[in-house]
Amino acid sequence: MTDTSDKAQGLTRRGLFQGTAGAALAAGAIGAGAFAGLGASPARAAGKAEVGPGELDEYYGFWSSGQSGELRILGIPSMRELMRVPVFNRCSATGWGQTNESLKILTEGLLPETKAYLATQGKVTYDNGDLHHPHMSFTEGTYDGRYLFMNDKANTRVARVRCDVMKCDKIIEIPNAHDIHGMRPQKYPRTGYIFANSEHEAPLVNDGKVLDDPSQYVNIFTAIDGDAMEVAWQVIVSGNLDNVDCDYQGNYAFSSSYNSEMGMDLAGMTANEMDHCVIFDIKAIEAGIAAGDFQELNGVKVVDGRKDSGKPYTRYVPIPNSPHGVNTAPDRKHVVINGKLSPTVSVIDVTRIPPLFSENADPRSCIVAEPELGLGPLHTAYDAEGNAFTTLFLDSQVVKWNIDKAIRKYAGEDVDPIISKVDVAYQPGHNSTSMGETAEADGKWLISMNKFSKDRFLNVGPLKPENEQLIDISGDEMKVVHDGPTFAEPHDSIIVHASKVNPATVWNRDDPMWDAARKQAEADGVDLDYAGDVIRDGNKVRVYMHSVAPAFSLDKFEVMQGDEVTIYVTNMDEIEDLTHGFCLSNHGIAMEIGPQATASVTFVADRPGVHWYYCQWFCHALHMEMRGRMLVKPRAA
Ligand code: K7E
Ligand code: CUA
Repeated sequence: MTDTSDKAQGLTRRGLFQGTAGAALAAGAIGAGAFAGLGASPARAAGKAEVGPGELDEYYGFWSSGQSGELRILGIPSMRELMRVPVFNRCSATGWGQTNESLKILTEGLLPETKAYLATQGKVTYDNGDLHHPHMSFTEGTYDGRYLFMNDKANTRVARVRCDVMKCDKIIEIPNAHDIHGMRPQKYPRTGYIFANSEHEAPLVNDGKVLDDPSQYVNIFTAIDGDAMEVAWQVIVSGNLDNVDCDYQGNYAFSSSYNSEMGMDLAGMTANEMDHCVIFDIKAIEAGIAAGDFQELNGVKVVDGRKDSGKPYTRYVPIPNSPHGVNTAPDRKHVVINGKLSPTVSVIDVTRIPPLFSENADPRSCIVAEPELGLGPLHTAYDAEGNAFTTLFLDSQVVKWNIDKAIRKYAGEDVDPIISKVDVAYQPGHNSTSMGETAEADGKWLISMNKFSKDRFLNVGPLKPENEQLIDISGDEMKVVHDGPTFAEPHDSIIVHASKVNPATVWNRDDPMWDAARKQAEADGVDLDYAGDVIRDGNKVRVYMHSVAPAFSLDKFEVMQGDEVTIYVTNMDEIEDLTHGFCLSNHGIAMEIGPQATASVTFVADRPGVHWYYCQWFCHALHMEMRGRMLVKPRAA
């Protein structure tokens, strides 16, 4: 988020707000007061927010964790945290970032120049990430339970998590782009493409020779093939790119741009009252590439979609002011661009887009409403009945408004689209509703993801948790029913009905995750399932063992000081929830091995002596006894 304090904004935004704040505040007062007596609509009930001991939630919540770099899974409505899935971060518990299986995923998608840079730092991959936007794959406009995709703003990557095991299986770095922010899967006919925005502009040839010549700066929109996890194509755009969403017809993607000015400092970035939303014509871009109208940059086909390019790939719709969130409504027709520094949101009607491309119609002719909602609109979510819920960062509120009424008001009718407002604590960024980013929105729950918790919880020192509030949206009045503190920093979440997701309870022994281990074992003549072998190969030693609670198949093995040792552990237990661990003490080595999984880790044995390894995942009454010894014999003097 941009700093939206008055001091940071300078005069331009203050001027804008002074003109509009009064009207917005008045609208807020009406929203809070006029509907107070109406009570909740009796038609729908969200149900109880409390989920008793042993009861299951109705929804999965898939949560980003911002600068923590992981994906989190919550139960909704209980807000219970169910799991953490390491992605861009390192994980002490599971060994993510240390096991050979995770290192393959963390390194294979890096660009050559990144690998070279990391090598100068003594690293093979990044240790951090900034995961903002988790979204599930779609088929025909709704979640299909195959994959979750997510971006890393910190290191320009996009990752995929397999929903069958809830583990990351692919991470790619995006060439030519800088700092991937907005990211959404194609909704129709299926995912398909993952659309990814590069947020920060950079010189197209970024070789250190250009700093202060904005005319040489560009920004890049990327479409990734979500099945292959490879970049499909890219588009050069004017201005920067913030958030993105796409339509339900498979024709267009929409990116907000808060820095149409291409400013390089705060004053420059907020100079204009109008920025824009870039509309990408997917089929025109595919046709352009097929016709050879592209340049190849770092192995990627890149088309020119800049504002003055004269090409049929993009259109730029002026939007007030530094717009942020982009959210397509479940009515399959409307796309809301959230104004951030403008108290308005702009509503695009996707059926009015074709003339923008075919007849060069006025880009603003696709706008069918621009309701004034309050201060700092950032993101919008939806129910099933044509209503929208927009977070107001500066007002610390969520506003419920009706899309149809907003359209009628824009057309001149005297009607107030605002239905109600609710105070949240404090400063909301994203919000999400149950199934709300699909055609199956059900209007039961809304999560307001608030950047500050301030006084809502016991004081834990200067660093506070964020606060995510669960709101019952089944009636006209929104009801905050739960405060959920969370650690840094869930930007975004999706709420997916449990029927859409069906993970395995044990691994399939044939899973591709440990293909490399399987191949190496075959080459060594070892059966992973019954392993208890030490294979010496020059100064490389491969130790294969399996585990069945409460024992490893090897209770000791010997290596020489200086050997490069790889330890493979296969968990042969078939029982649900019987995970073992392998921790080699005083070597900084630990990993998780799920039921029927194989995991491996490689290190140089350079500490002579006896070292215990133990199971670090409580698995059995004799879990403490589940241990063995590695003897490192000293190098001959
Ligand atoms: Cu924080 Cu989606 Cu990165 Cu808005 S973004 S708040
Ligand atoms: Cu195996 Cu604890």
